Amino acid sequence: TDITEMSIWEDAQRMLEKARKDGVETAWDRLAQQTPHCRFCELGTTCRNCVMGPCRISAKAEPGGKLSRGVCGADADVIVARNFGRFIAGGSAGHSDHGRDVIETLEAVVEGHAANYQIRDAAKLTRIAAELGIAVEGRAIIDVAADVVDACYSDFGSRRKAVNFVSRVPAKRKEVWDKLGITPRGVDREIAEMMHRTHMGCDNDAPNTMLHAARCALSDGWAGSMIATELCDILFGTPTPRKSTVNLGVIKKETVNILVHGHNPVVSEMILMAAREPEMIALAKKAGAEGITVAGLCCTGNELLMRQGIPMAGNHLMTELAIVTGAVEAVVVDYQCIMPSLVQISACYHTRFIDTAAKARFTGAIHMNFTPENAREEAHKILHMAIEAFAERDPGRVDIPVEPVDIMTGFSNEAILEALGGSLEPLLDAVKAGTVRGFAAVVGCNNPKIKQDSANVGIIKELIKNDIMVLVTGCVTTAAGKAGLLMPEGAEMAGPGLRNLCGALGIPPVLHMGSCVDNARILQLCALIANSLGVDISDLPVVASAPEWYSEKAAAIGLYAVASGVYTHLGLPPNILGSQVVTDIALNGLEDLVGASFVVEPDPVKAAELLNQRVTSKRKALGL
Ligand code: BF8
Ligand code: SF4
Repeated sequence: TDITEMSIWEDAQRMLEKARKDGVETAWDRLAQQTPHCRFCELGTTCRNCVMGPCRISAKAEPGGKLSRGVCGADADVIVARNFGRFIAGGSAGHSDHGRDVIETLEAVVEGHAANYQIRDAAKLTRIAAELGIAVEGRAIIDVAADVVDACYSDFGSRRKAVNFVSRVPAKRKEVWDKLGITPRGVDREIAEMMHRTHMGCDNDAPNTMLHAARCALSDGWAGSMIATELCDILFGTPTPRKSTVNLGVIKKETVNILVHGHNPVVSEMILMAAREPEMIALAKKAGAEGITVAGLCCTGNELLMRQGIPMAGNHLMTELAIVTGAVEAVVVDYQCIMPSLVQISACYHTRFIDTAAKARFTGAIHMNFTPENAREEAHKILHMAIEAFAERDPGRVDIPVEPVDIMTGFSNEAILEALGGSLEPLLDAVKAGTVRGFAAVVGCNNPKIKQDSANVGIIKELIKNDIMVLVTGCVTTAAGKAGLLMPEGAEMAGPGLRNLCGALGIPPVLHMGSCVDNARILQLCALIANSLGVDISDLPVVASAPEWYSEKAAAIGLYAVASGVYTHLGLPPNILGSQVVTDIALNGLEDLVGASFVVEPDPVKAAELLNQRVTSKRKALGL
């Protein structure tokens, strides 16, 4: 493939050329080898859930005809729904198990054996505790934290009532969920139930499986992810607006470069803390470097960008290419979205590839078993390794292709409220006046099937032109940043209303709200707005889009957004098209059930237009 068709970015294109020269294989190369994909799998009509199979349903099969049912008798609808259900369960498990790891870290702090972590935002802890119905008056903060830990743990497991943060959900939305029986209970319960339902001979009614998929996703959005976000703010500080930089240019020729990759800031925060210690910097200088750069990849990068302002090296499809610069001493990973190919690519250079989680090990990696107890020690060891690697760097193989671009980050809901003077009113007034016509959350990944970031950036530009304020998380953040959309000056690309508002507030037209678990911030913001207007989330001029998504987690996010009432665009479909019933539920049926649905559209301009129309119709229905 022509390199200019693979990514819209100069840094990516330059590194793709270098990768070819250096003999490094990338995701794009492997995609070409895998294409065409298995048609049955693409349509979702393969089943491997038991060993009477594996079975596959022919797309051409007549009902009741040859290859229309698996050995057990399951038809295409049942098989597609089951596969989709497990896909959603996988995504919900990823976010939520990450959330559980954060609870464990707070618990270790409470119990006094994680001296290197602390409660950095005690005010938020108190606020959350009060929200959870925990007594706070006159109590020691550590005792309050202990109760918050217990309350959060109780959101996992076999509970029969709703997860805690359903308290945030607008009353009308709760009614919708109760009526359908999809109010989320325990996170683990919903995930386990999905595994149970999709065992041979259980839930053999596609619409029923789809409803549980929604419930499972809701337990992620309103519990697993929400807990991850809120507790990370308590442990590491609630983000406030700050400046940083983005693209491969943040990797510096002169410094020891450490990339943190994965999702859980419990690891990356420690790496950063160690890298900022004077003794470490002195050590790096002794090795001939000017200092130490810790830069982010993917979501753990977003976490540190939001709270600490570290520079962002890149998103999903930049992870391999970052190493190809030849200037990365160490890649430190925790879990999720880490291509196993990074081990081989690291080995082509002097790069140390270090995994840190017992549950996410990579063959060929250096393994460090990070725990809340030993985190600082392990971080120091990693710093030593990186500094040592600096001596092995081959300057002849270093190519850092571009200069970094400036970005603004740190727009937590708390920060947004503060910027508005403590109340949502000014923002709601702007919406009522039509200055801001609505909001769009543009989130998710890269996928080598789509020219990297072409859709992510394309959709955002169209939306802001139409005075729709955009909120970004996850890998879309880097895309927006590189395009200059995360700076107040980016408002020049916006329509007149949004441009004026951004000018008045000194904010960008696209607000960075964090990592993928931080989509929970957007859920909460939607709930706050809906509650203050006394309407349902589905009544708001709010839409969502995952233009270049690839993961189970992104599908879970999409589904909890829809089930929460947000019309959601996907740039490519999940593997469900082999079932008319399932496809029809996703694109239409959900609208009647939960007041929102998915829409699939590969073309960014057309997609933005569909989202824009939705905003218009919601405004009209509200009398705006
Ligand atoms: O959780 S946006 S590629 S890094 S899945 Fe992964 Fe997608 Fe990036 Fe973060 Ni989210
Ligand atoms: Fe085949 Fe049914 Fe077994 Fe699936 S569960 S592999 S469709 S027999």
